[in-house]
Amino acid sequence: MSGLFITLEGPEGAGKSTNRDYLAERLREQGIEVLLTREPGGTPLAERVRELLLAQSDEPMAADTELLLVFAARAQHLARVIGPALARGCVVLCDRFTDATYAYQGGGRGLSEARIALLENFVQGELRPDLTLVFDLPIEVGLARAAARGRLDRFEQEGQGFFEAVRQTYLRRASLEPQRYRIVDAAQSLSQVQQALDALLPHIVGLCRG
Ligand code: Z5A
Repeated sequence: MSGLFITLEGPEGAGKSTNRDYLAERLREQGIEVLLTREPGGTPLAERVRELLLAQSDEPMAADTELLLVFAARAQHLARVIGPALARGCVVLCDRFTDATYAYQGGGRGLSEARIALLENFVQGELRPDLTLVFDLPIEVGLARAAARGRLDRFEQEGQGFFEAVRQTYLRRASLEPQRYRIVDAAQSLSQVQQALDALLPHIVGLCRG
């Protein structure tokens, strides 16, 4: 695979989608071919799995079911979209990927990292993101942004402890592998966040050009 795989991560309302679009524009200005996608989802079938994951239901979803659905969607996404895009040399900007599984199903739901790693290896082989931007902010700030958009999905109804564990898992993973991660202070105003991305741009363009 010859493209570049960049993922955007962080707790709810951190501004991943907004900044993914911003970054894509900056990269396209440099003549770089960019594919935007997201998880869970990214193909019609994987988007249907996303609906299952986010919908409220009278039947509580077991944590293992959630984990397997996340990876089922990911297998489809990799086979149909991410893999082919990387093979033709695209820069793939993906809103959430497997770091979210470690953060939500691991940190949030308490599933073991070893179990997640097993599925990661099974579904992804050796594929890992080349660069992961973690948009970090105090969870109450992100939840207030998410709540301002209206109805909350199944994850957004979790309590403070769940989201704190999600945030801490991201920060811990970033500290263990600093060459792959960049942490962006997402509590700042949008223009300040975008200035921070502009400052990272030479590094990202350098990676894109290999
Ligand atoms: N999930 C999982 O459990 N396991 C997995 O492996 C994966 C996912 C891949 C759906 O993801 C859920 O799937 C997610 C985890 C779970 N949990 N939930 N819910 P999602 O990425 O679609 O959902 P999300 O995190 O809730 O996305 P989001 O709330 O849309 O957040 P965002 O993309 O980071 O933010 P945004 O849409 O760009 O911005 C949110 C609002 O804030 C919007 O009105 C912006 O205009 C505003 N905003 C953005 N930045 C700023 C700044 N700097 N200042 C002020 N306002 C801002």
